[in-house]
Amino acid sequence: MQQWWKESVVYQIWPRSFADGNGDGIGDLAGIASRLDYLSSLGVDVLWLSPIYPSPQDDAGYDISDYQNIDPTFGSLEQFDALLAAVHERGMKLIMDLVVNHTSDEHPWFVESRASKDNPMRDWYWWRPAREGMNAGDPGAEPNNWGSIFSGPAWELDENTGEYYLHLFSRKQPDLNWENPEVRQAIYSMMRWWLERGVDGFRMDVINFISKDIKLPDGHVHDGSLYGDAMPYFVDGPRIHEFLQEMHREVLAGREGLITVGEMPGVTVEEAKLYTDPTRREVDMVFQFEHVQVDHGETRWDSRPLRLRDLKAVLGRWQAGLAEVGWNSLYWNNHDQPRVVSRFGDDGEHRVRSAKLLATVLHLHRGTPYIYQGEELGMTNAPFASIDDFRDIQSLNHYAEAVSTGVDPDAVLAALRVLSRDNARTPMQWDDTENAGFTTGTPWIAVNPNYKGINAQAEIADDDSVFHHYRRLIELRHTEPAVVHGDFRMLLADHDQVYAFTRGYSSTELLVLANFSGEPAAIEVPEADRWQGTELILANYPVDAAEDIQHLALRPWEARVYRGR
Ligand code: TEU
Ligand code: CA
Repeated sequence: MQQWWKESVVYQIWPRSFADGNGDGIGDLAGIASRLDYLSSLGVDVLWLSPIYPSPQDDAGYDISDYQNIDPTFGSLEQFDALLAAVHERGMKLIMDLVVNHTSDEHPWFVESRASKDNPMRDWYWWRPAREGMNAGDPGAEPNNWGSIFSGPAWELDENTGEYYLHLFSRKQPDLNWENPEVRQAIYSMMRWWLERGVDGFRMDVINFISKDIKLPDGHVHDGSLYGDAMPYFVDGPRIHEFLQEMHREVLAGREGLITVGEMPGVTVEEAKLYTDPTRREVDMVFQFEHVQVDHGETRWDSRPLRLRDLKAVLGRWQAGLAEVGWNSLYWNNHDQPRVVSRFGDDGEHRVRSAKLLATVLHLHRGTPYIYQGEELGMTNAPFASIDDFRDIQSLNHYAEAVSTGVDPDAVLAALRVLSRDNARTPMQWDDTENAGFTTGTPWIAVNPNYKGINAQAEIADDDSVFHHYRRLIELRHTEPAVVHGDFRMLLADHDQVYAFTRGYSSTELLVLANFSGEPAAIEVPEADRWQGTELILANYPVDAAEDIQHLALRPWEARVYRGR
């Protein structure tokens, strides 16, 4: 079985904020095309494009109104074909974002579905009458108590027919009913259409949400929550494996060279094994969330300081769980997460070192690494001053709901500054000219003012930059089989400051040591005599080769990779 994607690094482009080709302030395909040489100099293998389809942009394109076209804001199908060819010419691949848990409410399928109760497409979505004994529109008359992931109830009343439709995300993102075989066939045929156009696979948005418990029962209301917890009724639901196997048969089987990744909030290690066991023919890898929740408190909006031991425990458990069967994605960032150097590193004095450390630790794990645009520059969270600076629907809805229930607006803002998805969505910082070289117009969201110092042009020119460190890590994955195939052994699991592990493959062994703090960290290197005098293949400080590594004092945010046999 061909598993080229184990040796690959994926780069995620969030088109709206990557590069603007026509000066309207919004990134587009022309902009991406103009930056392909940059991506190929970084050395990445696969580009993943967040949605570029026609969309009302209620959720920045994750609300799709036409699956088989390009939104004019981003370009045209002709431009897309040219871009795909240019990606392939450079030896890279390109995968599309597949968003099929829901459509836009402006998608023709939903327009039909809502037209009348007896419309042939009525059953393509989840329609339900008001709760037994209540009148549609009364407070609490929703069919069940589920809350939307973007605040408010998960049900919207459609006045036209007096029934409610389910939307796990915004009210402009009605959930598709995968129980209906016509829905599934329509999706498979759309997927084949993209593959026949030449795309190399799919990143599948919340794909483990598509099979719901058809009884749609009320969820448990946790303390302090306004709605019931619906996760148990749609995460890894009853028919999910059947649906993914069917999709594989109908769309993917018999085609060579593809990559599929299932974005799966709430997935467990045990389920992930089933999703990614190659003999089961579902998806190539999962994209799980546990390690980006270790600093969450009761809710996703309440953040607490990282405890390194928790992070090691989570990532270590995933490494062990998928050691024999299955495959994971490795990521710190995407378009939904705050910037990792601000989150788990130090975006002040130690920005460059901590960004390199985070990259080193992640890329030396077993799995396929993902780089989110700007991460390779060590881009940071943004200094949002007021709620008017935010654009993301999840952040804006949360602000409105929290403030309306009496929470202090400044406290809500403080939480948004730390965890809002808009931190990831400020424009890519290309150079030190106006608007960071992202656009000649007015950017749709403000550029981070730190672009004068943090930008691609400056980092390309500096051999010691975060950019070149990422480039070296990608090269290492391409040349060192232990990075791809090596087994993973966690060391010093209880250490509060140091993340340490080995990767062993055939006669090679790699040792990774990383001090996740701004203080020196003293460690006893396990089996130090085996490592003394071995080759230091990557570091973020100069190291004296004669240093005694048995009793090591790692400097602030120091990371080292040794290669022994
Ligand atoms: O995200 C899945 C998801 O559950 C997110 O809501 C994520 O958990 C959250 O943003 C973190 O608080 C995917 C997409 O990546 C996201 O951009 C979309 O908004 C969402 O699905 C709906 O399509
Ligand atoms: Ca544009």
